[in-house]
Amino acid sequence: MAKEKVYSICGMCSVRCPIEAEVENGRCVYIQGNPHAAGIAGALCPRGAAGVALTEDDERPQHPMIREGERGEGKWRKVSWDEALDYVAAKLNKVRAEYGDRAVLFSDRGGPFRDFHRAFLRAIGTPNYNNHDAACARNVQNAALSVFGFGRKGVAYDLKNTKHLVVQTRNIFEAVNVAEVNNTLDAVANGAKISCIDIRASVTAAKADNFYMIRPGTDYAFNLAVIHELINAKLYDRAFVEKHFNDFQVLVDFVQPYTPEWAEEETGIPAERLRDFCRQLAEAAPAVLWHPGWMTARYSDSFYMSRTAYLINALLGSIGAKGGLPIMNKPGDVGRKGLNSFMNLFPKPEEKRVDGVGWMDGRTHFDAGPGLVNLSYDAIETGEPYPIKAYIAHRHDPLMAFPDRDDVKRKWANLDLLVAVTFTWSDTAWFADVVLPISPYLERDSILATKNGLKPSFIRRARVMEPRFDTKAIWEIYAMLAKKMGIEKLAYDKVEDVWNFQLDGTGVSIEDFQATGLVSLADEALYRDMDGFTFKTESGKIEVHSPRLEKSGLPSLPPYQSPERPPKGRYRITFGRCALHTQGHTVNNPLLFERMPENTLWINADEAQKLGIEDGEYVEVGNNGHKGRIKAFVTPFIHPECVFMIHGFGHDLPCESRAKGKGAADNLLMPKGIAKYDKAGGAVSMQEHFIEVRKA
Ligand SMILES: Nc1nc2c(c(=O)[nH]1)N[C@H]1C(S)=C(S)[C@@H](COP(=O)(O)OP(=O)(O)OC[C@H]3O[C@@H](n4cnc5c(=O)[nH]c(N)nc54)[C@H](O)[C@@H]3O)O[C@H]1N2
Ligand SMILES: Nc1nc2c(c(=O)[nH]1)N[C@H]1C(S)=C(S)[C@@H](COP(=O)(O)OP(=O)(O)OC[C@H]3O[C@@H](n4cnc5c(=O)[nH]c(N)nc54)[C@H](O)[C@@H]3O)O[C@H]1N2
Ligand code: SF4
Ligand SMILES: [Mo]
Repeated sequence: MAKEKVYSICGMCSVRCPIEAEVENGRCVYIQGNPHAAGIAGALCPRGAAGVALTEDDERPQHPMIREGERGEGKWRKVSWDEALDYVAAKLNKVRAEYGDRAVLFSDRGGPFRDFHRAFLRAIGTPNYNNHDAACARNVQNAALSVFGFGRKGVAYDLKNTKHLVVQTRNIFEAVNVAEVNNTLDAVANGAKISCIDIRASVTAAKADNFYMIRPGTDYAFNLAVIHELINAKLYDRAFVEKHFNDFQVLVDFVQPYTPEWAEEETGIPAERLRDFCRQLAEAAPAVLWHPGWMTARYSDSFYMSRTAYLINALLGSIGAKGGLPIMNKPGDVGRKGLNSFMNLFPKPEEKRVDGVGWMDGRTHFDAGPGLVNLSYDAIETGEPYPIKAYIAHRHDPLMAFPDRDDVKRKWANLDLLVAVTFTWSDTAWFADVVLPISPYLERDSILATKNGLKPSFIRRARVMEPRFDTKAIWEIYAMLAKKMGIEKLAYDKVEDVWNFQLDGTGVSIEDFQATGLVSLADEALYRDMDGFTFKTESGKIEVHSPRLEKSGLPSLPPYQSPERPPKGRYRITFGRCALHTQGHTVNNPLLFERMPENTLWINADEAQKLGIEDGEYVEVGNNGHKGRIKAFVTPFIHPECVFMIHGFGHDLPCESRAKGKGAADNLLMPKGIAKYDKAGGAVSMQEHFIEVRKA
């Protein structure tokens, strides 16, 4: 049989790059990036290339399961989809009857494919939809809201046209988004500079023109000094500031004490280097892109690092600018109708959110849409402000994504129902009452999605091959559940009907995806005219003083507080990503495991010498009773106050023969860490922990 090409979307991480898959005899034999997609040009990252291994792996849930023994004991009964969904529907209905619709909690991985299952939640009447973001980018999201009135995706990152990219807590060449990597490389080929602010020499740092190895947790100090220098040396864009700032003088006054010399003491970065850096930025402005950060669930002031990063971009005039952070376009902005939403078929629940987001004192400034699931877990534990009795963790592994697994399990003890909807085993799936297995992305269709951007488009994930096991597509699972619960509006049988509903009136048809897998909604990239532009804040301008924050009793810019130095014999825990794995769920992937079976502990060479630790030997890491065994990577290129490890290792599930027992889990070394969160940004502060390192 001839090879057939199918355009679809990668699902190996949440970036979701467009792909072209080759199918032969019903099996996917090759995957590459979709050559028609801007910025992709046929490229994929290693995880995307290992997608076939996920599908071919037998060590994933192959059919629905209901728990037999205690939670986490690993005794399962194989059941049919009918039985599994009858069980879930009955339990959900019982919880709703006894405690109200609002007693159902849901969390997912965020992203563009949520509309159908969010509609399901509306249909059952719970306001408690959440995404995973309290363990990822919530601080950035809420920082954007406080400065612009719109969220972090209200601006695009125009990497391709930038003249100076600043990455702070952002490893753009290893924490991969393929289009971003390609666009950055294009910019570099055109002469752009990269400046990297990191606690260690990542691959990005190694490729940067300027590398600033910063003392962990002092980025806010660095940014305050940059603002001081930009203002005092008159390096900022006066015309932009005059037009778009509501209260520039507040910023001028606030930063006066924070000189480059002051920052040098805190950050370890020489004042002269900081001054020179500011001059370089001013030369490239407004085509400067100071990345506000992505995984910033790190410190109790990470929110203010992102907030000041946005303000620096604004000072340089790069908000709205080509090569900076231009305003994001949705279909409507380019004169097109967006996809129809299933959510709009149902009224927004009137009940208040259980996490208090949007209404409780001190929580009104948070983005209410996806809430803060970490705070909902408190409600499961205490029953306040009202009880939560059922929890669906959908494409979300909170037991690995949040600190201290045992603490989170304890918080969940009052649940009458815990459902995991997943395609791999995970700590959460193993602990659940019911496992509903999703078909891996090559085996499933998804609802259509919109990709906003300078040139917005509609994208489609199409099934590349038939499921090998008794697994289902996500829309299918919720459509079947809807049918069982009498929700007729979502009781679909065919994906084409789902797509046709979404496309109705948009001028786009299913056939339009055939040629390239995507439908672009504009011919040219649209850069909005900033002259008459109104921001979504109360003043319509960029706000230094944020009424939104102050209403919650929070400072718009708090005086800088120096982070604690590590106690003797301990190191601050830091973590991040590597190019070969996604979070915790690819370690057991046969191909990726072969390439990288375990993580290592980066430790500063002088510190290692003090501890008698040699490069490559196993060491013990520990905190508060938890221990891990991990190989040391001894290097001068990490700050001496911290150690670093790649997140997602240290699995202990018996069903993962490869990953089990390999490397150490950073999340277990953060005792009761879920309680430490950024009151302004909402994200958990995972690097506010100090761990012991010993020779094993
Ligand atoms: N200690 C510590 N904690 C962290 C981090 C850290 O570095 N250190 N990183 C944080 C970050 S940035 C994030 S985003 C979260 C991530 O943590 P989560 O939000 O939990 O996300 P994932 O681990 O990507 O996926 C969770 C589960 O969803 C399942 N899944 C189902 N369908 C799909 C699909 O189509 N695609 C993918 N990719 N998965 C699917 C996977 O099998 C996996 O078990 O963890 C955060 N927690
Ligand atoms: N290959 C791969 N790519 C991914 C993912 C993946 O799992 N694998 N996950 C995706 C997801 S969900 C996310 S959120 C993004 C995350 O993208 P990033 O946020 O860029 O990724 P990280 O590796 O978590 O962190 C970036 C850098 O922050 C540094 N860092 C740690 N502490 C500090 C500090 O105090 N100050 C400064 N200045 N730097 C510090 C780390 O050393 C690391 O190099 O990546 C996405 N892309
Ligand atoms: S970055 Fe890699 S793993 Fe993530 S969607 Fe793109 S190709 Fe797939
Ligand atoms: Mo993330």
